[in-house]
Amino acid sequence: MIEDMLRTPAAVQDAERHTAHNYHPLPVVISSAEGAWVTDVDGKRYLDCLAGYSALNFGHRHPTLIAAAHAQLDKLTLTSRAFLHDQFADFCRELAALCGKDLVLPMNTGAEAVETGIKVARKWGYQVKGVPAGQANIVVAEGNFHGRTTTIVSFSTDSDARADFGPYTPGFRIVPYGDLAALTEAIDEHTVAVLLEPIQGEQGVVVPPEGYLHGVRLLCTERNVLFIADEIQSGLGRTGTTFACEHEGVVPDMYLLGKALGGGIVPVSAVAADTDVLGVLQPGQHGSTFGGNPLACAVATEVVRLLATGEFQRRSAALGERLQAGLRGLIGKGLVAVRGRGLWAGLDIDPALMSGREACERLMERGVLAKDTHGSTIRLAPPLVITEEEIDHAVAQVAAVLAG
Ligand code: IF1
Repeated sequence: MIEDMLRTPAAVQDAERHTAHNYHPLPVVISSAEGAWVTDVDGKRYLDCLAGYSALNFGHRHPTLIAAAHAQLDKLTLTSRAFLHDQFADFCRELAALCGKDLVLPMNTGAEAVETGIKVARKWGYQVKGVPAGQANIVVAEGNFHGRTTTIVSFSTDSDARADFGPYTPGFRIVPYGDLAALTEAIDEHTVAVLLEPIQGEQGVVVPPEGYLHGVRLLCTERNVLFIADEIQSGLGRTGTTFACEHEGVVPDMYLLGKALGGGIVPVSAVAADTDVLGVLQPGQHGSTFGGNPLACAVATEVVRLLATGEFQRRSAALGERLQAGLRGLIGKGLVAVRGRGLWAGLDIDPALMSGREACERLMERGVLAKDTHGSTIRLAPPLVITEEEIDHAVAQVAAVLAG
C-alpha cells in the first residue's frame, strides 16, 4: 500500500487527498484539452475515448460552443425561473423541434431529467389515465443505469449503485432488458410508463434485440402507457442518429436528454414531450434554481444548432462503422465480443487476459483514455469530431494492449 503511494505521482495524490472515495479515477491529471485530445500536467497527450461519458460529443472546447459561452458570460448568467430571459425561448423552441415534440422542460443533470420524467408520468397516470391515487407503477429494465438519486437507485439492479441506500422508493417493476414477453406480463392497469435506455450504456453498451424498441412502442400505445426513452447517453448523435430510438423508427412519448446537451461546458438536461403529457405540470409543481439558466440555454441552443445540421450524426454513423469494424477484427485476438452502434462500443476482453481496469490502465500508458465497466468490459465513446486516423490509432492501441 505504502509502496503504491510512493509510486503514485504527486499530482495524482494531491487531486485525491481531500476527496470522498466515490470514484477510482485512472491516475492521469488533465489540465487542458482540445477536440478529441487532452493534455496532462506533465504535457503528455491522450486521445479521449470516453468523452465525458458522451457529454463531450462535440469534442473539448468546440469553438462555436466556447464562443457562445463567452458571449453569454459577458451579458447574463442567471435569473432563476422566477423571471424570463432572452435565451430561453430559442432554446426551448429549437430543442422541441429537434425532438419533434411540443414542449421542453429544462433541468441540469441527467438524474434530474429522469426524476422529472418519473414525476410527469405519475401525474399523467393519475390525472389523464385515471390510475387510483398512490397506485402508479413504472416498468424498468434489469441492468439499467439512470442516475444516482435515492429514487433512481431504488430500481437499480447493480448492488454497488443500490446497496445500503434504502429505504427504497416503491412503484417500480424490473423486467429483463430486451424481453418483450416479460414486459407485456409486467404491465397492468396501474402502469403509467415504461422507462428504458434504447441502448444500455453502463451495462456495457448493450443493444437490444432487433424489433424490441418497436415492440415496446406498440405495447405502450396499446396499453395506454408512456414510453420514456432515456437518451441521456445514447442521444444527440452518439449512435449515428440524433436519437438511438431512430434505429427502429420509434418515437417515444418522452425523451430524457442530458450530457452532450450542455456541450461539455455546463450541465444541461431536459425532458421533451407533447402537451398532453408535459402539460400536466402546473406552476409550483416542479422546477429547479438553475434549470434553463441563460448560460445553459446559450450553450445548449448552439448544441441543438450543431445537431440540426446533421453533420455530427453523419460523422458518427460513418466513423462508427470504421470503429466497430476495427474492433470486430480483434475478436479472437483478446476480445470475446464487441457491441455498439455509431461511435459507441462495448468491448468484452477475454477475462483470462486482464480486467477492464487493467486494460484501461495500459491504454492510458499508450495515450488512449477509456473506461472500464463491469468485469472485463470496457467502453469507447470518442468525441464525434474524432478523425479516421485517430480511430485507427485507438484501435491499434487496443490491439497492442490485448497482444500484451
Ligand atoms: C456516474 C455510467 C455512463 C446515464 C443515463 C442518466 C444518467 C446517466 C443513461 C444520469 C449517467 C453516468 C454518470 C456517471 C457515470 C456515467 C455512466 F457508467 F454510470 F453508466 F455514462 F456510462 N441516464 N451516466 O448514463 O446522468 O445525473 O450523471 O448527469 O454516475 O459515475 P447524470
